[in-house]
Amino acid sequence: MDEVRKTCRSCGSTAMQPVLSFGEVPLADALPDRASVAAGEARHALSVVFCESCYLFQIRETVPPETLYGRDYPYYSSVSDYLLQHSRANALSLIESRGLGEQSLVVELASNDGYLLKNFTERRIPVLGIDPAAGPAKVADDAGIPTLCEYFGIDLARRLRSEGVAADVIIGNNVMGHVADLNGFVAGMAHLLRDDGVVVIESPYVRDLIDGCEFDTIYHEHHCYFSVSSVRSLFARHGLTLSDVQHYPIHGGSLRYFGTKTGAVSDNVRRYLEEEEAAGLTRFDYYRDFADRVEGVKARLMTLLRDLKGTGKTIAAYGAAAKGATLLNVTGADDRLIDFVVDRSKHKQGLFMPGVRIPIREPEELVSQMPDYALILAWNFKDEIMRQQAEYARRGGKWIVPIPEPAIITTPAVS
Ligand code: DWN
Repeated sequence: MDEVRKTCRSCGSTAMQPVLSFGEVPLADALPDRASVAAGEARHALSVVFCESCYLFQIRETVPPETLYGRDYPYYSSVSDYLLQHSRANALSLIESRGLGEQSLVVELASNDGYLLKNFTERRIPVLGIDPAAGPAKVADDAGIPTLCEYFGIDLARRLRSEGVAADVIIGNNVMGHVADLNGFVAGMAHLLRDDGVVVIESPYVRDLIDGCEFDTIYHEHHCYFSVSSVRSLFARHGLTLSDVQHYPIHGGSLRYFGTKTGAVSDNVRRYLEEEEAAGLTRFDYYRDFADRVEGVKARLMTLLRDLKGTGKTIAAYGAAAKGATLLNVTGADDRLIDFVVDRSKHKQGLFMPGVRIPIREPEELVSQMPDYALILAWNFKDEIMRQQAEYARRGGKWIVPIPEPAIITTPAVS
C-alpha cells in the first residue's frame, strides 16, 4: 500500500501546496512482459507538492522501495556514453582535488553496474558500492567492484562504521531524490564520512525542471526535486555544510552538491541562494502555473502526433526511459499512435512500455522498419542518440523531441 504524505519529506512541515496531479500511472521502470500487459498493470496515484517551509518540491506518494527497486530493476547506467564520460570526469577531478590513493575509501550510493567506481578501481583506489537493485549490483560485483546489495540509510551507516569502515568520499548520483527516508539517508552519509571527507551528490535541478517543463522526470522513483535552498537546510540538519555547488547539463540540468563537516561556504553557493531567492524558487508562486504549462505541452504533443498519424505517417520512439513511460502515460500516447520503442539496453528489449502496450525492440529496427518519425523519449541524450542513428536521418527519418516544446528536428544528412 502506498503511503500518502501529509508532511514534508525533509523538514516535516505541513505547509505543503499542491502543484500538479497525474492521476494514477504505472511505475515508470516496471516494464511488463506480454503476459503482464494482458493481465493489466498496477497503477499508483502521483502528485506533486511544494513545501513552503524548506522549499522542497516533492511527490506526495511513497511506493515501497522493494516494489520500485526489486529484482527486475531495468536501469543500467553504462548504456549511455555521455553518462560514462561525465562520470569519469567527476571521478578524475575528485582523485586530483582530494589527493585520493591506495589508503583512501570511496563509497558510492546507488553504484548501479559500477559505471563510476571502475574509474577509481582502475587506479587502485579502494571502493565500496552500495545498491539495492540486484541485477546491476551483480554486474558490478562480477566486474571486481565490491558491492553491497542493500538500501543505504543510517542503520547501514552505523553497521559499517562499527566494522571500521569510514569514507573519504561519498558519491551519490541520482539517488538522494530516490530515497523514501531522506533524513535517514543524509544522516547516514554524515555518519559514514570521515571528519575531513566530502559528500558529492548529483541530482536534477528543480529550476531546470520547472523552466524547461521537464514534467516527464516526475515519477514514483523521484520523491524529491532539489534546489540549493532546500539542500542547504537538509544538509545542515545533519551537521553537513553545503560548501560548493556546480551545474551540469546532464539529465536536463543537474546540480552537483558538495557537503563537508568542516568546509567553508563557496561564493558559488551564496550566488545560487541569492539567485533562487530573486527568481522566486523559495515561493509557491514560482510553481503555481506549472500544471497549466504541462497541459499545454501535452496538448501540443498529442496534436502533433495525431496530425502525423492522420496523414498516414508511421511513428516509433527512441529510449525506453522511465521518463518516457511518464510522458506516454500522462499524454495518453499509446500503441494506437506509436508502433514500437527502441532501446540499446538488452534488459529492456522484448518487454513493453508500462501502461501503453508499446513493445521495446533493438535500435537496429529503426533503420530496418524506417518509421517516418521517431519520438525521442530519452531527450536528455538526444545528441548522442541522433549521432548513433545518423543512418535513420540520412534515409529520410525525422526526429521529434517532446520537451521543452514538441518539435520536429530534421538533422542534416550524414555521408
Ligand atoms: O534517476 C534516474 C535516472 C537518472 O535514470 C532513474 N530513476 C532512472 C533513469 O531514468 P531514465 O530511464 O529516464 O533515464 P535515461 O538515462 O534518460 O534513459 C535513457 C534510456 O535510453 C535508457 O533505457 C537507455 C536508452 N538509451 C539508448 O537506448 N541508447 C540511451 C542512450 C544514450 C542511447 O544511446
